[in-house]
This record gives sequence, C-alpha cells and structure tokens, in this order.
Amino acid sequence: MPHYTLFYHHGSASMIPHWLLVELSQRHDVKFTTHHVDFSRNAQKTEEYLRINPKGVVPALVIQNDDGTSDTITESAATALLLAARHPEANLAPWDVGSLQYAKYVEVMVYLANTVLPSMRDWFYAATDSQSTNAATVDTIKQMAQRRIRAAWDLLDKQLQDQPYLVENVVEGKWQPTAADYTFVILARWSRNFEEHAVKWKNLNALIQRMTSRESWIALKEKQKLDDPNWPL
Ligand SMILES: N[C@@H](CCC(=O)N[C@@H](CS)C(=O)NCC(=O)O)C(=O)O
Repeated sequence: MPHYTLFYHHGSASMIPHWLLVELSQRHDVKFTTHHVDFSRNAQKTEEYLRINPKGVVPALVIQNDDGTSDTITESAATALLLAARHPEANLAPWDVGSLQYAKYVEVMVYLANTVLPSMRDWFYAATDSQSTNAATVDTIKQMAQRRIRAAWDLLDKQLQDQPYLVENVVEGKWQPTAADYTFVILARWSRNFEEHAVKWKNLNALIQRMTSRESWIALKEKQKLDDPNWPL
C-alpha cells in the first residue's frame, strides 16, 4: 500500500485531496501525512517547493511507492481522480471505466476543474493574476467569474433534481458519493461570501448538507483549522 504526503494550505484547493485522504484513512487502510505550505510566507513560491510543484500552487500529492520510488501529482481534480481510482474499495467512482456512468463522472470532474475552479480562481486572484491595479478591470473580472459560477450552480442544481449525488454510483442498491461530490463541496464553500452562495440553490444545499454530515468532514475541519468551522450552517 503506498503512503501519501499532501502539500496543502488550509481552505484551498488542497482540501479536495485532503478530504478524500481523510475519508480513505477513516474507512480503509490508507496512510498519509500532510505538510502545510504557508502562503503568508509565500512558501508556495520557494525554490524548495517549486521542485515539488513547479506551478507554485497547492495541492501537490507525493506518492511513496512500495519499491522506494516516489511520484508527484498536482492539480486538485487529478489528485481526486487518482485517489478514487487507486482505492476502488471506497467506491468513490463508478467502477466500470467503459460505462456511461464513468463518462458522466469524468464529465462532472472536468466541468468542476475547468469551468468552476478557474472561475473561482479568477474571482479570488482577479488582481494578482491580471496584474492590474485598475479597480474597474478587477471588478469586471470578478463579475464575469460570478456570472459563470451562477450558471454552474444552475446547471448542477438541475442535475440533482432526481438524484442525491452528482453522478450515478449505485453500490449494492445504494447511491454512493463520488470524488465529484467531494470536489463540488470544496468549491461551493468558496462561494460562501458571494451573492451566489451555493446553499441558496435547493438541491445543491441538500448535497452540501449530506456531504458535510460525514464524519470525514468533521475530521477535515479540525485538521485544516478552518476559520469558519460552522459552514455551511
Ligand atoms: N488548477 C489548480 C489550481 C490550484 C490553485 O490555484 N491553488 C491555489 C489555492 S486554491 C494556490 O495554491 N494559490 C497560491 C498562489 O497562487 O500563489 C488545481 O486545481 O490544483
């Protein structure tokens, strides 16, 4: 069984693999350690960290293999897909990679990763990433990001109209959440101070409540020392 080391910063995209690792360690024999990357010291841009993740962001997931070698995977969605695939016993993805359900699962993961997450990044990093000091430019970027997030919440809410989780993943007659549901909740949490707070969408709120009642969420909140431990209440 490989050992994982997660490079994370609290509250960030690294919460996605962190939550899955907590879930896997609680219910299955998965071991991991964490390494905090302190943004207040710009630790994500140091030479030492750039050797681990040349993108200068979190997460980075280092996999220590049984043969003594190690591999590093970056991109929060990729780490989620990897953890779900390598631990099929946890049922974090539809098991048949050739099935329509699996394709739907990948569709949702890709949508979260290349539409919702970049929109969130545009909002939070509007000034940094645009390198603009013009308040109107920054505001336009943020408004565009919020419009895209609102459209995403509308779409995902509809998808949940007749099902408890974003993707059909039925094991022994019971719906199970996939890595896509964990990923969604982390992104939804980032909208908590927006007008488009995801809990305002009925079906999204039901999913958020369902997912955050998991034991692993409680443990994750403690490990991450979140400054808003009561979200989503
Ligand atoms: N596409 C990347 C985005 C990662 C990302 O932007 N992480 C942010 C935190 S949510 C970060 O590390 N920011 C620090 C920085 O940009 O300096 C992923 O999904 O992993």
